[in-house]
Amino acid sequence: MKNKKPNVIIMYADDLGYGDVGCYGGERIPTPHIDRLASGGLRFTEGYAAAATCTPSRYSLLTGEYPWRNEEAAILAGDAPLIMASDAPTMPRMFQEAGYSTGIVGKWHLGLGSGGLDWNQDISPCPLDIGFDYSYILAATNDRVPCVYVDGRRVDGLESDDPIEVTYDPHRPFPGLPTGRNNPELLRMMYSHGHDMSIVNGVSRIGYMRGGEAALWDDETMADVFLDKAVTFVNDHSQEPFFLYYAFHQPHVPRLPGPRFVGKSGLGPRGDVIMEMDWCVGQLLDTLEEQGLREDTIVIFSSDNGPVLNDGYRDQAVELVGDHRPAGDLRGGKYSMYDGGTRVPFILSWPGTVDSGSSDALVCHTDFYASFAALLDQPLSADAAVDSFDVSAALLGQNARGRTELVTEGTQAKTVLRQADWVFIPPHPGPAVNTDVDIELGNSPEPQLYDLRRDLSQQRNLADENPSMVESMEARLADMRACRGTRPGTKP
Ligand code: NG6
Ligand code: CA
Repeated sequence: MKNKKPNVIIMYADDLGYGDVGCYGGERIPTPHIDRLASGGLRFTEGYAAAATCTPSRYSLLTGEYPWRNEEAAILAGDAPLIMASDAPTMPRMFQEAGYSTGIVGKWHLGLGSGGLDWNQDISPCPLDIGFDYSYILAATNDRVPCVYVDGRRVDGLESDDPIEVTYDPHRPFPGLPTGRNNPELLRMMYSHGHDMSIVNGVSRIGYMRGGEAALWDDETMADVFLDKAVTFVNDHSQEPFFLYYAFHQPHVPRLPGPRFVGKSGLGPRGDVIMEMDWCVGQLLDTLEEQGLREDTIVIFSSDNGPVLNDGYRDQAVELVGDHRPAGDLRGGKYSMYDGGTRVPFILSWPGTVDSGSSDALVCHTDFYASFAALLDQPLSADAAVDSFDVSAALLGQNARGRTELVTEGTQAKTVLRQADWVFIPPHPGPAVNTDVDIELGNSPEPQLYDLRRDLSQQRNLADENPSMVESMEARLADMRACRGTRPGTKP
């Protein structure tokens, strides 16, 4: 490592698939800036999110703990309490202790407050309480209320005479308030499943809200708003080491790009918002160049989970996809226990220090915490980052030795064990396919065992031929679930 501590930026897409971007073989959606990052950096072909949905992946990214250890780490409502204790060890806190300024811009989705949150007061606890010095976020997802930005502890732009009220109680929507279900004539984008509650900007969402008119976000400028905050954070901290978690809202639904990107991809709004996000990546890279910080900054780009086309709105993602394959050769997608759920674009770039190329080291977002702690010589207590492995040498391209073992999860914390090239999916109840989103979930009454080296697309279940491997992987998974942590040095 150089004498100066490197800045670290994690750019984190929302629902971007392994095959969506050019540098992972996608040919239909131009992603020149992500591709530029990859061509000057290290592109991981076996990089994973911890889970096939957002909240558990992000929980694991920030805590270095497998999400299934926390039963609250499941897709959260927009008014859910924060699912981390305020004194929990977190990666941003580790960066703070190492002398970094830390910031989050974009999607949060790990809960706020401690229950019954009043959005009109100071919001506590919030990202500022778990290790971020700066926070400008959307609370949950862009399809969930409240549709407002939270700046530090306050809803941005809220006027005191127009308070916000939020409820997720299906039996108690605000009387008389228009909803997608009752007032489809008010919608400019029709829902397909769910998303039929409060209407904001002509789009019905999940959950009910009223009030806070002046604070409501505008979906079409959301990319610009977050980019501006991210750029400002970098400019403000150019003289000291910083950690920035830049969490995009794209290409999660509802997909509403700014006017410059409408119609640009030919694949409908989903392709357009991916192009918009790619442009944001480029803008932030340009900011680093302008500040002369590019060689002092580790830039990571990845996604919180695999892709989905129809995630609840009729936005033509399915009709216009053509031969584009968002998950590439992988089976499944968002929500799935198959690799399409969790194997994601995963790029690390540090010009001048990390050689460009590709790596097949097995790495996971969960590992950033222990890896950066090692890089910065920060001690980890036994209760910190309990499932996070120091794979810093692999992340920096010094070797290709990542993990030998990884647990990922599909929706509902259904765990899957990968060991070397083999992946074991235990029998799980539930439908084989989520027909709303048209994605294979991986549920089966039979155990499944795949050899990813020979069968990337998980087509040949080898469980029957390898009963002893099934047995040992099943036992190992049970052991791990019974342990407090799997990182070397954590207590069994
Ligand atoms: C699901 C939503 C989906 C999306 C997802 C969370 C319905 C029917 N589906 O429950 O649209 O919001 O939650 O996505 O409501 S994630 O990327 O934040 O995990
Ligand atoms: Ca997501």
